[in-house]
Amino acid sequence: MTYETLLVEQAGAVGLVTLNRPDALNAINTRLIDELNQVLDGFERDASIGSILITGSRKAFAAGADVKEMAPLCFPGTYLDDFLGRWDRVAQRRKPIIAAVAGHALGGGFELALMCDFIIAADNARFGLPEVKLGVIPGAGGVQRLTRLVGRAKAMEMVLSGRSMDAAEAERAGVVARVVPLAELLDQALASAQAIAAQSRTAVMMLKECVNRVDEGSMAEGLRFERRMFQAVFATPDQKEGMGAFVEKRPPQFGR
Ligand code: CO8
Repeated sequence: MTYETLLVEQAGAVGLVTLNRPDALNAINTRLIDELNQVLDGFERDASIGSILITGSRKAFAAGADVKEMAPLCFPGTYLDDFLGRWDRVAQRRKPIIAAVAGHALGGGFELALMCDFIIAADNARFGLPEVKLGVIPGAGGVQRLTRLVGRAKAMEMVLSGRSMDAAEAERAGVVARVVPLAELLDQALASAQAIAAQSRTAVMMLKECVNRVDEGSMAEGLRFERRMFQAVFATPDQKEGMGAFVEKRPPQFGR
């Protein structure tokens, strides 16, 4: 299957998606988000895929939603079509998704990266929500997610000024899991995705649910949910295998 805006391949148990609109610095148009959702649907169904990696080019992960596509839009058309409504499906996925970000991750591009479970950044990465400079605001959850990550003061300063942060600041602020040299980005992100895909699928998906629960509810409810998941994991063969392998001093063989 070929796509107009994406390159899609499988590297072992990792589904790899490369955003591919080089002439527009990977600006995200309707076609791209529809194709991405289609690919992620397939990865979710495919038992041979254990984790997903989304990346862009060395120059841009994505420089925003496609301004040229959005410029003529008007309300109530955006409302009636639920413009951006389909974006959030990226955040609803159950398998883990890593964003490997080099270059610009701006506006909707940053929002897409923030929908992933974590970001590994190249040292040339830049993150920002510059929508205010276009007379608009972010609309795909970026303000909510950024504020939860970096706190009110830094989020407020960034969205009101539209300034971006470099990779080092993003790491200090907790936006990215780690920063690696640009030349090593894909190898390191793939190694991370492969390591995750080699773990127990059940444990990985339960952990993703538990971490996401932090943002969704109260502490008490989150603690209860995490304990229930922990108890449930003892119903899986992976628990027997993982703990048994430790006791027997051998590597575990998790089921697929
Ligand atoms: N949309 C459409 N085209 C873009 C975009 C974009 N966001 N960004 C870059 N391009 C295009 C340029 O128009 C240019 O095309 P052309 O050669 O045909 O003129 C090409 O990509 C290369 O760009 P530049 O020549 O500008 O490259 P530079 O290296 O000089 O500059 C920058 C790079 C600084 C990243 C610059 O391109 C820029 O400022 N881009 C716009 C960044 C921006 O404002 N992003 C936010 C967009 S608004 C948004 O994302 C709203 C989100 C709302 C909710 C999200 C869900 C959709």
